[in-house]
Amino acid sequence: MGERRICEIPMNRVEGDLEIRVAIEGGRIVDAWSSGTLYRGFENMLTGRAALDALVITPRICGICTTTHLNSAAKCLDVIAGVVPPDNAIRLRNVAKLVETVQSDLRQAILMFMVDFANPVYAPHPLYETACSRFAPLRGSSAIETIRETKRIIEIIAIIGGQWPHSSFMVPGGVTNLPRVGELATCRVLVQRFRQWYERRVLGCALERWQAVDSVAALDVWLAESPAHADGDLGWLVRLGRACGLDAMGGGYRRFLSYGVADLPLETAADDGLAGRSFVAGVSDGATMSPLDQARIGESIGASHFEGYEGLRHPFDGVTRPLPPEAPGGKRYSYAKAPRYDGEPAETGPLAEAVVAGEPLFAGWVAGHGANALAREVARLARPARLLPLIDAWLAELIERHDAPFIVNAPKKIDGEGYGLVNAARGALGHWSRVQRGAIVGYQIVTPTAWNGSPRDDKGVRGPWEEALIGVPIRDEGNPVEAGHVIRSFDPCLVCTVHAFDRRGRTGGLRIGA
Ligand code: NFE
Ligand code: MG
Repeated sequence: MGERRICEIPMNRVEGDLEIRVAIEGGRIVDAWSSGTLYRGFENMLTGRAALDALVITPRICGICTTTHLNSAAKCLDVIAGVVPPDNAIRLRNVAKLVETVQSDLRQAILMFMVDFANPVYAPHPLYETACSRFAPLRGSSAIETIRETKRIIEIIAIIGGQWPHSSFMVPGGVTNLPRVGELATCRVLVQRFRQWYERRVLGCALERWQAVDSVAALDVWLAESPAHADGDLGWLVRLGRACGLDAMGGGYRRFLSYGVADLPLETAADDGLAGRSFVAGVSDGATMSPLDQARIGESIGASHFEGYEGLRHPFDGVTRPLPPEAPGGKRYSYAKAPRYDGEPAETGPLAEAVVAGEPLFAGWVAGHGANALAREVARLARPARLLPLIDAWLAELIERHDAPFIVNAPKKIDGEGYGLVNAARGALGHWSRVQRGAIVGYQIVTPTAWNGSPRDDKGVRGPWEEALIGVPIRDEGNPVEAGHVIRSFDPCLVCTVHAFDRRGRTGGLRIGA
């Protein structure tokens, strides 16, 4: 064992401001601290405002998962108003949310994750030259196509919601507008074109062939079956990931959280290929799935720059009282809170979604040795194969049932409490809202990145990223690419979790309060 050293890992190419500190001993990470360095404060901006203002304000939490925040906020208001949106509203909400997810999955995998394989540390590797020609930022062939295609598919949200990002077309009781049949047909064409590109460039085969890959052994068969499979971006991810040891790196806790892929309309022929299991919210240890009980969620602030309570608080009782940041090395080290389920940390994201749904490839992959960085990223790059047919099925149903309602009247005056849970691209997102005499008196937002990037809780238990980093080899402290693979396999978005600027637009030296 060498001497223990503390090292800051620079994390660029993540959304927002993230600092990772690690302790390294004998060339491996032995401890880690994940720190969201900026205060977000949206909970406090919402307090005192009219209940429906959440539909306009919360989508602005983030520029890339904006539609999922709208979906969560609208679901809170459905509950508070005591209304059930009609099927066409559920379909439209689902289509928009899943299109945004598909965009994020492709952009993160190709533009943020694969780039690390073009790190000079891999220069001696025979696959390195191709990694550079495909994935180099703004130049690589896959990078250029991904930017173009993900920009096109997001037009669907502009058609449905008038704009992207930051649309507010979901309202209590449904949606504000049903696009015309011709517009919905255009959306189907956009899905079809995207699917053709995804099959050609990413899978190297039809969606149906990929869906038949139901184990790690079947993944090997698929890879060897055709040069097109090995040469698609997914094939490259598997080959490069294995060559760099990512399938044995970044395990973390074997505890997976999913709020379900989407809400199921009462009448639908949309088929997830998993007997509907992907629509169920739950927690899994990789072997057994328990349906979700949101009452078991609580947040600790023991290591966060907040005050107001000890132990865990359910989000309905949550408070957001920021403290000035402590000096590095202090007990409190993040503006993220520490969400826990049944008092324990849980990871969330595409892999967790697949494991909770019992998708055979991924459930099998984590059953033996738990999660790893490669399984997380393969789950992300492969997720559109499951989502694109759902999106298309709901668009087809919207055309078929165009005369059916898309909104029910919600009462003008609403009071009470409600929660809205959805799977965003990065995992489980929840809003909890309390309304009195039409005004928000409490609002708490627990983002996927708060779950994954959680600091320690007040029992000192590490968050999922912190745990996943333990044991990761660092060959060169000046170029800790291995830690980057592991953190990026979770697709961090600190913007969703913490952010604020001072009056001059600086992010450092922030003063909280007067
Ligand atoms: Ni800013 Fe977000 C997603 C949410 S992640 S991207 O997905 O909610 O914390
Ligand atoms: Mg929060």
